[in-house]
Amino acid sequence: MRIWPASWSLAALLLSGVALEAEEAASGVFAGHGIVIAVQPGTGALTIRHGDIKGFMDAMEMMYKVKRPDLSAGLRAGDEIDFEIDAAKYEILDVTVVRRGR
Ligand SMILES: [Cu+2]
Repeated sequence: MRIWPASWSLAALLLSGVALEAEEAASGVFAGHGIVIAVQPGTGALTIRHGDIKGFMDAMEMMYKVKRPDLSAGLRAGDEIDFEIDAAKYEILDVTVVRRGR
């Protein structure tokens, strides 16, 4: 009977460690870098070909919503940008143009 409580606390410890790691991977603000592929009219959602975003996701091309449509006003396909993203919401919080596309 003494073995069970000990096993349970070990299991609980392992589980909480796993849960904590998963939560860390899915929340927080991360910095990304990429090329604008498209700007969605109206919402301003950005399709970006981005490099690795360490701790959040691998390099890929995908669409992200933006916190405010004005964040992507003036952006065009081909522009190279730095951006900040809220990982939990998959939402871009800030955009800086590094180089204009042509
Ligand atoms: Cu992505």
